[in-house]
Amino acid sequence: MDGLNDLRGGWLERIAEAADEAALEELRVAALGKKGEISLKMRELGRMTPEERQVAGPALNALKDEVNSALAAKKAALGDAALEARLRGEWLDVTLPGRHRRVGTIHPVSQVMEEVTAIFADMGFAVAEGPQIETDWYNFDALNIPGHHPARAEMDTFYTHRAPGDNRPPHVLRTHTSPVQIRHMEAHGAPVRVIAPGRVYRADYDQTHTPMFHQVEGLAIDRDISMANLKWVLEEFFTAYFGTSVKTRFRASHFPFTEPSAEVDIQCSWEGGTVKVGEGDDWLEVLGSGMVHPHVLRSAGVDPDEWQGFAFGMGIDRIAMLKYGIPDLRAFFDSDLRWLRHYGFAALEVPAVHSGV
Ligand code: 2NL
Repeated sequence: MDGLNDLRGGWLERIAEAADEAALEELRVAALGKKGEISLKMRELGRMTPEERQVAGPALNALKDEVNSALAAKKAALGDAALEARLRGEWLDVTLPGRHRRVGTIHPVSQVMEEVTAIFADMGFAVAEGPQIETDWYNFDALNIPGHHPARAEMDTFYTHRAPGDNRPPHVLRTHTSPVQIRHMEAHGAPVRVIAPGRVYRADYDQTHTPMFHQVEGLAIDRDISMANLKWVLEEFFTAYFGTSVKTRFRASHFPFTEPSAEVDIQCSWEGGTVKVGEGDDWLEVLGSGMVHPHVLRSAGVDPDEWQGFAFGMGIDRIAMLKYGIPDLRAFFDSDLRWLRHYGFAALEVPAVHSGV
């Protein structure tokens, strides 16, 4: 039994020095596993005399218990140490300021589209929408625009490409939102009160033109609508939009889809190189308008002997620049984040006539 003391000392020392849980498990197997040193010793009890066994049995059992508790204690100590180390390594300063995440802004064009829509909605106009890729018929023929008209020239209009041998007429990117209104009349008939805001395309690129721009057209058809109604609606619109009363000036003009036709100017002043709308004695051209041509009504399935009305079209980008003092049209579509942060609007600032759009 002398060997037992050495055995005990040896195992307890190795357990105390175990570096981690894996090493500890190896020690447990080597001491108390099926072929472990202590287990083998216990098997020797069977070959002893009863007297020897009475001494050795309890001693070995005590050793086994002691080694087991040393293993358990060491395992707990290693776990505590690991947790301590992790807590030291993973500390968190809850007093640090949060990481700042910049939110996006509403593009001036989107903002103005919403404002314009809200103002016309207040006057009873619904919003109509339609495809941006159109047929020749809806974009030109139905609007009384003849085949030889300069607007139809390849130079101004984007035509889609057809495969060789495919002789169907090409589609076009809509050059105005009028086709939306033709489709609306065709689908719903008269009376009509709609606006058609949206993207339009013309092959033109310089200081004041981009190949894609935004337009809003308006259409009111009933039995006795006149240019007087048009003038009231437009003055009401500009006054609400610019937040100050705005005089308008109608100049006789020509469009294939209206008769008579008028271009509309708004009152403005030029001081220090900046335009101010609603004051002064200068004029700024902002839209085209007129009484819808009978040919156009008929093309859209509306009887011109029974119905008549006005239509107008204006550039959104233009009136956005005017209201918010944006100098360069081309920057609108550059997606420059600094520009967007500067000229953009906070989300959730919903325009409404009652809160002053
Ligand atoms: C301009 C001219 C205009 C219209 C658009 C229109 C629509 C239908 C029937 C008749 Cl469905 N007319 N739209 C009328 C006159 C002028 O736009 O210079 N826009 C910037």
